Amino acid sequence: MTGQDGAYLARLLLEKGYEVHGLKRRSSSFNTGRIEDIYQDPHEPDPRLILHYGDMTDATNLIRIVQESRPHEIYNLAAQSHVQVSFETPEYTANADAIGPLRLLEAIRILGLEEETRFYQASTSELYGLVQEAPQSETTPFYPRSPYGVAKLYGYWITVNYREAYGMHASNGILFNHESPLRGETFVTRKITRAAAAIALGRQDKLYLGNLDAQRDWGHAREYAEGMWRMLQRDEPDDYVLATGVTTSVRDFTRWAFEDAGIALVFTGEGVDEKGVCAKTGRELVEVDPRYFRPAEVELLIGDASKARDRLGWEPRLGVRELAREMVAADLEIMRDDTIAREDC
Ligand code: NDP
Ligand code: GDR
Repeated sequence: MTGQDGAYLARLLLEKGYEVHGLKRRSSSFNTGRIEDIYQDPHEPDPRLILHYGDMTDATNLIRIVQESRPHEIYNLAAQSHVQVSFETPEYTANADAIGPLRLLEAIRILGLEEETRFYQASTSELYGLVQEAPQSETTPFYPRSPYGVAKLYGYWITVNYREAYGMHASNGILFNHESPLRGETFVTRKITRAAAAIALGRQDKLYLGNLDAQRDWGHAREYAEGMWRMLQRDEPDDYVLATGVTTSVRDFTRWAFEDAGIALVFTGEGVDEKGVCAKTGRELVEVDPRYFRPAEVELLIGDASKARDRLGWEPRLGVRELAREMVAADLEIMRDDTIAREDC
């Protein structure tokens, strides 16, 4: 529950009157920042948000939590979700992202909850990987390009398999990239919006990025959480793509984010020598650093969410341009508040 999507989904479910049980990992530092505003003191009578320590690599722990909470709906959002990091920690990524969903599905089965508990698996557009067709839909063949994508491929198919083998209400949301002010700081959109804000406020000199040509279909996480919930409200389980149908390059997103922070950016040069230069001062603000290139890249993602529109009535409202604006505004505010706090000290 402590991740970007967990925070939005928990909020949505609480608004709908659910009692919500969430998993958090033991951490030596505070890791519940994203759910601070919905946190409920366990000493309060009848809290509706209950957190459990847990880990997707620990089957007995998952079985116990499912047994204690007997959920009607399980949303498996937990994952080592960073594609580049998965090249460095492939075995752990497989354990958490592939065997993790299997452990949850088995927990449902072992406890005899197949009839009672619906299951959502956070599948991903990374399953498509190497471009076979565009836009990508539920019928596009998969060709993952990272240990993360391969682990998620197992998660996808084990969910389908448990649905077919045991009649479980288990669905995959094949979600394209979705972002928000709560996005993790090392994913490219948030890295860019934070840097644009910090550079505009004179707190950072330069932003280093990898592949500027990569194209992603970026939507807003709040709207995607609503789509996940809708999947589990259907009588029949199924698999659905959630996407905006619009794709944008990392370069264009960067240009927009800087514009929203008050800086006009011009890109010059090519390949690793490409630079983002301030149109007004000529200062180099963005540089390419090959350390952020991936051993195998997913070049183009653009989704076709017509099945979700037709069957779930789900449609994204917020475009990528507004998304960038919201994220930059939020990062400027965080950094300004932080400056005021420091000056107050
Ligand atoms: P985040 O990285 O923000 O959140 C992932 C969550 O999983 C965090 O709460 C994290 O805990 C937790 N987690 C990681 N490893 C474990 C583990 N071993 N045991 C228990 N919990 C663990 O990801 P998002 O919210 O962006 O994504 C949610 C899910 O959707 C992920 O499965 C991701 O792969 C998938 N997805 C995301 C998309 C996107 O664009 N955001 C698109 C498609 C799929 P902690 O906070 O302690 O790190
Ligand atoms: P992605 O997201 O790999 O699509 O996975 P990310 O934001 O990390 O990368 C998007 C694209 O930007 C390029 N890129 C950079 N990426 C990062 N992180 N840092 C950089 O400096 C940088 N420069 C260029 C990348 O090469 C890539 O092409 C996200 C995650 O949320 C997954 O969990 C999810 O499954 C998919 O989206 C859909």
